[in-house]
Amino acid sequence: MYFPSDFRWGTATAAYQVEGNNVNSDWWDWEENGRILQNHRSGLACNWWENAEADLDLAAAMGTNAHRLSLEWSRIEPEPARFDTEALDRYREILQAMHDRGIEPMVTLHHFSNPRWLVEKQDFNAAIVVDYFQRYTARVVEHLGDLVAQWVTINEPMVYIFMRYLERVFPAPSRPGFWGGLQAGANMLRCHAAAYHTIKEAYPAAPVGVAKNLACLDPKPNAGPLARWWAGRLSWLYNDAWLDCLVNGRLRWPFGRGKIPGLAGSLDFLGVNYYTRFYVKFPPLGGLLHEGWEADAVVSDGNYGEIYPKGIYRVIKQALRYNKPIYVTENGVPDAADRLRPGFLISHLREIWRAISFCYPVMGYYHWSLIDNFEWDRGWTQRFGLIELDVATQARHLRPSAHLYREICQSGCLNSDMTARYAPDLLPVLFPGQAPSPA
Ligand code: IFM
Repeated sequence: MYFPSDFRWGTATAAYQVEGNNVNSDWWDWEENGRILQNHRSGLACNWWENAEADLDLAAAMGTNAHRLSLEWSRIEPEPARFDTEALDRYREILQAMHDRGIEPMVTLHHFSNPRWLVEKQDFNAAIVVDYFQRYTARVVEHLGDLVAQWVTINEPMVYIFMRYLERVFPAPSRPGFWGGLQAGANMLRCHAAAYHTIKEAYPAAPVGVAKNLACLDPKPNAGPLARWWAGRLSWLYNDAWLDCLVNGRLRWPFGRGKIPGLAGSLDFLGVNYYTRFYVKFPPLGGLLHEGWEADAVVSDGNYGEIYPKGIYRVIKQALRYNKPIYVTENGVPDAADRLRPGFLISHLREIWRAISFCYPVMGYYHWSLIDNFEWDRGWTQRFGLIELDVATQARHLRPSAHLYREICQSGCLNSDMTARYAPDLLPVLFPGQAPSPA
């Protein structure tokens, strides 16, 4: 199963999760205040601030040609309007190191964490955030723009809203709850529009997109019509509502009403982050909005999610309605023992190959993640890395999946031979009737 020759084979990380010592972020305070798992701290994380280059060497040896990373706003602007040139210079070094290794950078401006000062000013619940975000973007573009191939303005707005405003497991917002979350979502759209035009003024040809988490939110098998209707509504709210506002250039229910100047036409590509499917609970009373999995479901570490490869095809197909090039900007599985990841990689990439063979415009795949990193409220309990990290010693070890991914990236294809060696159970399913070729 061959992929296009210009396909981006990448990995993904986010600043707070890998850099270490982001002491000016709201997440640092959240950890200090004991709001995540006991004894879990981001601390040095993967020490990227000191030595991202070591892991970029490993990414290059893996044959990847792209990497998605984010910038830590609280490092670049530790106090309002005080920009740290040394921090920006360090990001220049990291981006240059990527180019030197043949790795194209996709840069995210906002990935969950905020400067402490922004939170004191009510972050995304205050209209002024748009000016702040625009000012930050302008400074970043001025300092780093020549080294950035593609931009993502905002990562996973609905996850941010859900985890911060509703579940309340991310740092507390100034106005928690459903309406506060929607207000933040509307301001994120305004921030996106402002950042889009700021980037385009300096680099008109640079593609700018967003990374949107898309999940399969299905009714339970055999659910009745009301439950199916409810699952459809929830799926629309979670997956589509925010993006619909973006492409139409105006706020719609439930985010509000009215045109956002500059928003229409401000999307060059859509980043799709896909992990799993949930069965929607009906009636939606008490606690979680979703049910457990079917008895035969394969579920990843910490009950993070069901392995559901067809879902990536489904969400890509769903995203066609936006009529934009699509990048899978995240896809991965927490699996410390690497017992699921090889099959996960092959089966999800197979679904992407299937989408491409129907001429769906999927341009690249960024596996989450290159290396085990700090998984927000779940601390170090979820290991998403192709590279295993010993947090205490900072030792690295390539998981078998890293070797598999190297074979895929270097050959630009999936084949029966690699499937036989890394995920033999999938061989009869994906390559029926094919014996592995002799070594
Ligand atoms: O680690 C996160 C990432 O920051 C955003 N998308 C999902 C990943 C795994 O949970």
